Parts: sequence; structure tokens; C-alpha cells
Amino acid sequence: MKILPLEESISLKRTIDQGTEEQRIAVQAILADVRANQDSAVLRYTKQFDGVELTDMRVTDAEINEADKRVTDETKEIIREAIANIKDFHERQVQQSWMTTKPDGTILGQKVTPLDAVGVYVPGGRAAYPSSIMMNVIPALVAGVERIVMVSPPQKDGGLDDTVLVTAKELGVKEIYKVGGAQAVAALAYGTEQIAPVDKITGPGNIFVALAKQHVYGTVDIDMIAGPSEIVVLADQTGRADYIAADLLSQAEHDPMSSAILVTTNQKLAEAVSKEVDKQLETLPKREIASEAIEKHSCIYVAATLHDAVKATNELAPEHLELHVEEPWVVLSQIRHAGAIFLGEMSSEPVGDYFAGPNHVLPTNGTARFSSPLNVEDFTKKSSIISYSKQAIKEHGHKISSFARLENLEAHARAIDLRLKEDE
Ligand code: HSO
Ligand code: ZN
Repeated sequence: MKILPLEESISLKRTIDQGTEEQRIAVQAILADVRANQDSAVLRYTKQFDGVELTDMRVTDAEINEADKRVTDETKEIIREAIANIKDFHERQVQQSWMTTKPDGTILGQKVTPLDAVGVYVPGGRAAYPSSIMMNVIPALVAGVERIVMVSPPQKDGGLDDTVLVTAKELGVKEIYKVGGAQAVAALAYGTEQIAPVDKITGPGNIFVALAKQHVYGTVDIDMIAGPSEIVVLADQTGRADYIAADLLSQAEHDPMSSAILVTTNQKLAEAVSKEVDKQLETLPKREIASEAIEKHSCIYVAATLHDAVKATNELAPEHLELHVEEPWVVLSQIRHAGAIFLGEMSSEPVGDYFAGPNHVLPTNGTARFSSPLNVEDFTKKSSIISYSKQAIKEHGHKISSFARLENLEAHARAIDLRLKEDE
């Protein structure tokens, strides 16, 4: 791994993959086709892109039960315990509706309502992570969303991955369709004969899914367009090179575009981590992906002081940040931008990916400067509550109609004046 002195300021200069012109045109054509021709278009694209001829996209109870038999009890136990931890964490995020009353009888408030229907996209093949299904579905469940739909592209045999179905079963998701790509996003956004439309689409996907999500945003809500995984480790002289190298590689193995960065105050540690990364890479099954990420998008920065290291970390605003320092709780108070912060050398990043409870859908690409992990609030919306009393209108009505006339909106003013007159 490259070792560099920490310069004045650093940032991850990467942008979201916007796709090629060709891809954008293809996605728009698919969206329009599905909107016009509904299921017949969806089934045609499933045949074309997934090589499977389906007549019915809905996953049956029998398919789910078959998958359930093939998955070991041990795996199911781990899935259940992870679900329990993630539920417990997200239940703490629930926001209550509130009302406030003023002496003149005015009642104001905010009513929190879960979304009616949400679609969760589950990528096909090796990227079909059960953990990501949990991270998308659980906040929706906790928010109280009544209809949660899952979509995923069918495998060559026309089915879905066993662990995907078992995870859905454990979560209580029953409406699952074998459809992927831009056609799945279109079906969820516009609706087809078989798939009723949803209000929000979440979950990761390939470039076609990402472009389709961007395009339907406005018709429905979407979660975010996530970039490749990132990790920053901030370490002082107390850091252990083998732990740090292993954690850097844990994110490097996600994608050749992933970024793994160590910012340290200790030159010796920098050299030891660099060696460890090379050593650990040798035996990693995904070493091709990980070494490309390490070579092209990763490096080690050596900072003169911990203060400089913290400043650089805030500039990076990483998706994941690990603090391998003598006093992580003190350093925490200086961290302003990071999706998830892991304190101390036992808090290895995969703890958060799978099990601890916080969501692993996190802001990437520096967006931790202004956005948050996927959470329960993302599956709710709010309505403002306004109840004015006679007394309140009498006291304040003239100010409101004056304000309206200031904006040249006479009908607004008269609506208020009418109430004032009645009261005379
Ligand atoms: N670290 C990934 C999520 C993930 N890891 C899923 C394993 N499975 C993005 O935060
Ligand atoms: Zn991960």
C-alpha cells in the first residue's frame, strides 16, 4: 500500500457512476415500455436479460418452504439473532407524533405516518446479501409500513437464492417477485397488472437499477444511490497492524472501486500495516477485487499530529470510520463526518455489517457531510397539524390578512377577514 505524508487537505475525489449515454437511453426505453405494456414487457425483459421464461413472477409459499428446508438451523439462528439486534436498535429511532397547546386554544402538532408501501430491491447472484435485506426491511417494519414488497432477478433455474427467501420468511415479507433490473424498478414505480405500485424503492443494485431509481424519483421516493464501500481507519501508536490491515481488506473486497484508507500518526505502524495488507491479500479468495481497490483507491497517510489526522478524517467523511487510538471516546467528540463510527480495536467493521444492530446502508462518497444511515424516519413522513381557535383568529387574523395583501393575494386575505367579520 502507498504511504504518503498527510498534505494540507485530502478528499476522496470520486463521483457517482452516472452510466453511459447508451445505458441511460436503454433504461429510459425499459421504463417507458413497462409503463405502457406492464407485465408483458416485464416478462419479455426477464426472458431477455435473465434468460428465464416466466408466466407468474410471484414467489409461492411452496418455494419459500422448500428453501427453508435447505437452509440449516444454525444459519437460521444467526439470521434470527441478527434480526433481533437490528430491530432492537431501530426501535429506538421511532419518532412520536406530538401536539402542543397554547393558552388561546391553538393546537399545533406533527403527525408521523408510515409510508403505505415500500419496494426493496435485492440484487441477483453473489451480491444478494441477506444482511442488506434485513437492513432495508427492518426499518420499514419498525416504522409500521404495511406493505413491504421484495423484488430480485430470477436465477437460471427460475428461482431465487435460498438465503434470500429464508431471510424474507424470517422477516415476515410475503410479497416477493422474481424480477430485477430497470424493469423491476419500473414495475414498482408505475405498477403492472400483477405488481401494485409502491411509494418508495430502496436497496442496492447495478448501474441499470441505479439509473432507473434516479429516473423514477419524484414518482416515488428512493433511498440513495450508494457508491462503492469505503473505510477509514484512524490510528495512533497503539494500533495493531494485523487488525487494521484485516479491517481495511474487509471493505476492499466489496468492489474494485472500494476505498480503504489508514490515517495514522505513527510511521512504524504505517509500514507494518502496508506489509500486513500484502501478506493477508495473498490468501484472500477475493484478492483480485481487493488488490485493485487497494492499489487504485486506497493509501496510508502519515500525519504529524492526532489533530491533523482527525481533520483529514473529517474531510474524507467516510462511510465507515474505525478509531484505533488510545482514547477513542475522546477522539469521537472531534469527529463530525462519518456514516458509522467504530470505537476501539474489537469493533471491527463487519460487526456493524451483520450483527451489532445499526444499519449498514450508509452515506458514501463524502455524503456523510449531510446525510445519515438508512433509518426508521426514512420510511415515515410527517403531516403538520393546525387547529386555530376563535380567540386566536380574533387576536392574530388581521396580521395574517395584512401579510396576504403584502403578497398581493387578496383571496387569502378575504378568507381570514371573513372569520374576523363573523366575530364582530
Ligand atoms: N459493508 C457493506 C455492506 C455489506 N457488507 C453487506 C457485507 N454485506 C456496505 O456498507
Ligand atoms: Zn461489508
